[in-house]
Amino acid sequence: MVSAFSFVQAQNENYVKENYVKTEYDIPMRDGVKLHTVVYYPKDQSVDYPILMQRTPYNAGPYGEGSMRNALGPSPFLMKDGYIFVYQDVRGRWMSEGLYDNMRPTVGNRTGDPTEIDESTDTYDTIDWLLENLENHNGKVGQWGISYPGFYSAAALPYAHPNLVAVSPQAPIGDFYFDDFHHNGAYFLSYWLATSVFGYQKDGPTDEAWYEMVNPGTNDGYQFFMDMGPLKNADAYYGEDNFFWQQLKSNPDYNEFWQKRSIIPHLKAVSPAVMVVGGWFDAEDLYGPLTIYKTIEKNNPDTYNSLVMGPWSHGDWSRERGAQTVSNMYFGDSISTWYQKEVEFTFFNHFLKGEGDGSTGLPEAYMFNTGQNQWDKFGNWPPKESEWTSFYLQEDGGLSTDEPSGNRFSEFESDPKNPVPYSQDIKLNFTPRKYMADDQRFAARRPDVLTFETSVLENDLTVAGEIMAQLKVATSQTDADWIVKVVDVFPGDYPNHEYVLDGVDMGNYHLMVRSEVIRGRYRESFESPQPFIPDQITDVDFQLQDVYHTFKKGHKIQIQIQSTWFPLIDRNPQKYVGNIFEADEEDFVRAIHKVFHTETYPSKINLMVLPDSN
Ligand code: PG9
Repeated sequence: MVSAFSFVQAQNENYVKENYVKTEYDIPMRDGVKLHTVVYYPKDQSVDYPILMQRTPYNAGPYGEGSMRNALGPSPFLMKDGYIFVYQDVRGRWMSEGLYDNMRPTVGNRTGDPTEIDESTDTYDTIDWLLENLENHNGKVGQWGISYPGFYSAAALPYAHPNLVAVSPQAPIGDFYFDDFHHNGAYFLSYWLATSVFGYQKDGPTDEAWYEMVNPGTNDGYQFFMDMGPLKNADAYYGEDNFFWQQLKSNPDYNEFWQKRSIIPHLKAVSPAVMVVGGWFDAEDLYGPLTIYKTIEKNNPDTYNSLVMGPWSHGDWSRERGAQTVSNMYFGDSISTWYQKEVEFTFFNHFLKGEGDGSTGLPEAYMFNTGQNQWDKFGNWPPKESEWTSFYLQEDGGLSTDEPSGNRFSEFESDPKNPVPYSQDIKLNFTPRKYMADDQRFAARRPDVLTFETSVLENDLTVAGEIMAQLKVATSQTDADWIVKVVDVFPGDYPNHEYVLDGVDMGNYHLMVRSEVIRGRYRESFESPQPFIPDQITDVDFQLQDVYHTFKKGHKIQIQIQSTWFPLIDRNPQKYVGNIFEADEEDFVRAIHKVFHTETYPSKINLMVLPDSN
């Protein structure tokens, strides 16, 4: 029985074979290093085509005669419309020469020295060479990519080549200290395999040897990481020669090592048109797309810069999935195909083929409301109409816009030997792509998770924009992580209508709308960690990533607060140590954590609420 997926892939591969020819080149960069580049030309040479390029660490292959990529570009629509598609192994990966550098730093102030290279210069040199050596092109170049290739798209923007006219960074990594491997200083242990995959130059261990090395023979991620104990024991799996693991261990703070790898500070004087794409439930790169879009908007008000955020987990929009689901939540059918055809195809064909009546007709921000299951168009993101509204934690476990009048706190014992699971479905060998819309009832019922919730909403309430947590806390020890979740509590008699998957009972479902962690030692600064003073009331303020979600009438808004989230993130010993990657078993201690909700020490979650939904 041919699966639908393999049928589509076979269809695409046949189309590629019948309509494209492949050539491969080793393109010299300004420092002489050659980057392996695979070019797919339409056989119909009667017109000139734009070039649509992807630069990737994940393999520009297949290489060699006769083997064709089974799909070209970001969608079948563009493949069938006819482009010159280019795939390039970035420096140091696969068939390209040179040394690989994870999120290679962008050279800020160029001196023109040919040895000064970065991803921007490699992209510039590649485009120069392609325009000079390829035929049948119309002189216009686009770039796209999802996740890491999304970073390489964004990294092409500083000092961009003048012929690079349209770039779509999709789920782009913006900064490895806030995307993928860390969130606000907590290390994402669940990136178990990924930490390895970038840990070696291309002459590293074979895939088989590497998989054998990191695969401990169990898929129970919670138990495995509990048994492994402190992070330092991961050396036995990652290996001393895994340079990325060594870099992670040696740079626990947001120091110059991470800062110089962020693309965010370099998004100035951006000339290409940009369409940033992301998923509201993207467990890997959510900071990246939102921050890249906002930074370009702030620094380049006259540049065409747009944002698309859909009900997707990492990369869902790149393939037709039929029913678009994340965890138990169902958001509609063929949302990816709609986006590919109506949005992405329009963007690229406008800027690269001159189609459209002088404009793309697309909005500044095309945003999917995850509570209403509908797309809405905005002229700004966050919307100018949204109003910051503080929801205060109340003494009785309530949550309201009234300032607290009590004089108490809520407390819980946080035990690193019994950490709160991040989901009820924890496997080892995959990045947690679905947890972000999981039901959070299991957590709400644990004694080491605090919950605060509004009364039943009498009207719809739409949150559109950023979220800021401002907590007043104390701990009996000297370090702590703080996790805040924003949860949509469904009514107990919620009907299983079209918005949910068949067979899933959604009554009283606690949908996680947004969640984020901060490693408390970084509350003042991500560069300079500070211990807590035991039992001293302390401010812990941090941003959660944006949302666009309507909490419907009859639902409740719930805030959950906890200090472990395992094994999504590593455990905080809760006794302050210099570097948690080097902590010993005896450093892990239980702690009593307190969250205050008094008139003098109010804790609150600030949401951007659309006024007509109040
Ligand atoms: N941003 C994702 C990732 C980066 C590095 C390691 C593992 C994953 C991605 O490129 O999918």
